[in-house]
Amino acid sequence: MANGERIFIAIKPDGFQRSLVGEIIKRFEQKGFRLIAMKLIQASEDLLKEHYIHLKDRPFFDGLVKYMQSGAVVAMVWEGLNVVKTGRVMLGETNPPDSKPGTIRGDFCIQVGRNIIHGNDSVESAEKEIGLWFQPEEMVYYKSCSQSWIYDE
Ligand code: D4T
Repeated sequence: MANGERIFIAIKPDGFQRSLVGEIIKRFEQKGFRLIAMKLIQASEDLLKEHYIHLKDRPFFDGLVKYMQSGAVVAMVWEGLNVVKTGRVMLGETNPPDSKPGTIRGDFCIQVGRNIIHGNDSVESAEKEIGLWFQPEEMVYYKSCSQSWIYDE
């Protein structure tokens, strides 16, 4: 049974420019997760500084904010049982060389500074980031017709 767990996923400007949006959405869709919010945005400096506040003292912080601001970001919320744990596995490791083939980063990128996608590593950070990037009314709640073919109760 789906537990209503949610993850914030962002396809970064490099993932967008490299035409990986469809491929990434396809992987989450085919896994069985439900897309409940999505928008294409150019994120503001303020939003990105808040999003990456935990990294503010790291030497790559300014470059990271600049890169994330440099183009389109596809911001999404996906829902499903253990979506945070599974989503991280699907993404691969932050550093692409540590990512296994078959993961998104393992298949499509090379350097940590251009690792094409962001996803949460905990339910707490997911809920925080969903609140940062989306208004509650931007969520779309619907009954999935395939639910009983994905979950056994
Ligand atoms: P994201 O937020 O992209 O899912 O990354 P992670 O949650 O997997 O990892 P993170 O917060 O440590 O890094 C955020 C972001 O910073 C970039 N980065 C990271 C970088 O450019 N250079 C670095 O040395 C590191 C560690 C990549 C991801």
